[in-house]
Amino acid sequence: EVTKDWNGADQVAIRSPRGASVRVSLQGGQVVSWRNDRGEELLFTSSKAIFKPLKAVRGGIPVCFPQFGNCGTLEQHGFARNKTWIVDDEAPPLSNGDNNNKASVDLLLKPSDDDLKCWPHCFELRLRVSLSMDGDLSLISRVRNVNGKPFSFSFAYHTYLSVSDISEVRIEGLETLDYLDNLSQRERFTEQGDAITFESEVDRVYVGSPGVIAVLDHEKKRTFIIRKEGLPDIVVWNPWEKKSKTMSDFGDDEYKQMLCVNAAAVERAITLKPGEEWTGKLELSAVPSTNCSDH
Ligand code: TA6
Repeated sequence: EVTKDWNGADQVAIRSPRGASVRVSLQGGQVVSWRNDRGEELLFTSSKAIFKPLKAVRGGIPVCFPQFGNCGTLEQHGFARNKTWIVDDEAPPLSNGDNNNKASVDLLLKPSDDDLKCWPHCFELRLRVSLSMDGDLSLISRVRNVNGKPFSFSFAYHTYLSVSDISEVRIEGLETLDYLDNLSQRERFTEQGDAITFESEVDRVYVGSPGVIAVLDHEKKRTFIIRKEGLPDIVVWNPWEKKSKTMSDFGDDEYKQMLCVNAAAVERAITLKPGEEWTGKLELSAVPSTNCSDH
């Protein structure tokens, strides 16, 4: 059902028969809540989030398009997350029937005249947010070059996972990968560790990552499974204490309860010729962790 959010923008809620739910705001096309069938909130939103028009809320899943990060001419993470989207009732069907018995909503962002001034490309960005019977959340973005000259973009689903204690969280699936370290001018390193654990600020782009990543929250005995297609990179970010204190819309200690694991296309920009379309899929599951031995 459609409700109004903090500044009057529409928020669409999707529910699964077993009680799971997702809420997505037309402000930024941003998923702002994902709850399991026990009503537990699985995404982090800062208690100091600033709810004002055309500013992404600190949490949920902001859509970073057409630029990830601040290496470009646009504002940090591009303009899509700061724009008002519309519900798209005439969304063309997904090619491979990717909508089997899922509750979903289709959103659309097209450039305004202002947008075309700062990014002169005729694009359509369609986002389908779906909830499966099992409560899995999927986001499918399709970027189409309507009829302009070729353009390139980078993209990320900036996913704020809610965790119980960051020092008890580890990521599996990124071992041995190269990463670009945002904390040292995107210098390239190779991940040596087995699972990735957290003791300080981390801001890395793991490149060429596999299709499945696991984020294990030991205390909550919960594992997030991240599946992706068309998004070769994974951005891992936790601001830790010092950086947290510099963010006005983020509590000083909130770094302990969140971890960003963003399915992304960052290292290599995506280029579309006129008429071409790109699809980026993210599927999130939250499953009880098998009682892995405490080692
Ligand atoms: O996801 C990593 C990152 O690029 C960090 O460098 C940090 O800036 C974060 O995104 C949040 O960016 P934002 O513009 O939402 O404050």
